[in-house]
Amino acid sequence: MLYQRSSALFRAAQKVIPGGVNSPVRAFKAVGGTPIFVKKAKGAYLYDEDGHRLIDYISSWGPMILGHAFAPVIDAVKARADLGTSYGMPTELETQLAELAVSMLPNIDQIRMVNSGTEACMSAVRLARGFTGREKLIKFAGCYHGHSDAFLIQAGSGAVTFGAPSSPGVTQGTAKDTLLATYNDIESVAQHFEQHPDQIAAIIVEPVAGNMGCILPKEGFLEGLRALCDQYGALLIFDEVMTGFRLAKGGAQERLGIRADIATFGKVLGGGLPVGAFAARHEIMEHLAPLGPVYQAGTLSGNPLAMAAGYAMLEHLNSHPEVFERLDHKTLILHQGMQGLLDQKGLPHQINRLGSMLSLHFTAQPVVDFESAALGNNEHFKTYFHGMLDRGVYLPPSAFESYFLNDALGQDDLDFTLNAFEDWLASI
Ligand code: HOZ
Repeated sequence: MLYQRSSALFRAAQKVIPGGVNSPVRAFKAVGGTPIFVKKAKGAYLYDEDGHRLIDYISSWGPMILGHAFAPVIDAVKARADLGTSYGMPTELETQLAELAVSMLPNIDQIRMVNSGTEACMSAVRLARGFTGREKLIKFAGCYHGHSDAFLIQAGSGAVTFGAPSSPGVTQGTAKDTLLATYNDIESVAQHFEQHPDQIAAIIVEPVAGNMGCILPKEGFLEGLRALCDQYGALLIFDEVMTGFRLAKGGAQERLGIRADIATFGKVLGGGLPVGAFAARHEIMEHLAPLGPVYQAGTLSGNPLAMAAGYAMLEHLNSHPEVFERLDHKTLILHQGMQGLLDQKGLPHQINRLGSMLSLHFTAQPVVDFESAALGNNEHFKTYFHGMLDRGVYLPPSAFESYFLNDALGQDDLDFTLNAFEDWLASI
């Protein structure tokens, strides 16, 4: 396919935006080539500036669960925009969305809206520190919780691609409070608690990891984290920016049946507009300003356009729980189809899937943590990414990301994707 206009737009962007993008993964550094500039999106499709229609498997990294430009969300935003776009004052809509979210989420009494997943995770950790009076945090190699300093220690997602999983600019003082553990290895977590029994405020974890590809928690892993937190008086933070309102109405807490102390959410809650949130029981949330001393604030927090979009989205998910089953089924079809074709071809691979999250790694070994994810053959991944793109399918442009399916995908789109995959496999 030709990408003349995307190339020209990228050249122009690079003059005024570092690397030509406002978020590094978009620069295609992991796969090479020119980033695709999007003109519009509708349903399961992206339409790029060069006139191609692409089947979208990233769904804006999660939030487009119901497909792009979902009519109730668009209508809600349009109607609300006429009433003003930001006030820096409370609105009834914020309470309505909070009530709806709290009713859908297990183990949650209250929720605070922010503007991004980064902000949500950063604030959740501050709250955990304020609540416990402790400073240290456990995170897992390859997990990504946004770009706040404390999380850029062996981070996943774009941080891996750009060779800076531990970013310059993060002070040693900050780094020393972030203790690193291995995903799916409970012993690596227990050791930290043994060494610092009274100092660990929280564990933060993606209950299903989505930033080193998709990695499922092994049986007992999350239960083990829960037990260690209970034993040592630390809080368990589930980063549900990807899993929230996607794996089930109540996110991973509901789907996997594990109780977190604080849960963080992201773009889903704004129907694709910039929203994040963190939520917990009363006793934890009351430490937050203006009730308590842990400070957190923002003019655009609870922004009326974002709240209107989020309400329309959640309302639909809440009243149509069959969406989750349908999404699981579509993802299973994709999984089984790809698996069959890869087996026929004899290409070493692993497909990880839970609900509507999935990833393909070109390695013979099970992918259970960052180390095993990093063993994947990236040359194969690049060829695969571009092979699928040339055939009209847009995949995450890095092996260290998850696919996110959306409910607008039809059987014909899945068939098209599997045909494209078969064609690509035949070409290598
Ligand atoms: N960090 C996001 C994926 N895990 C990508 C954000 C973006 O480029 O939009």
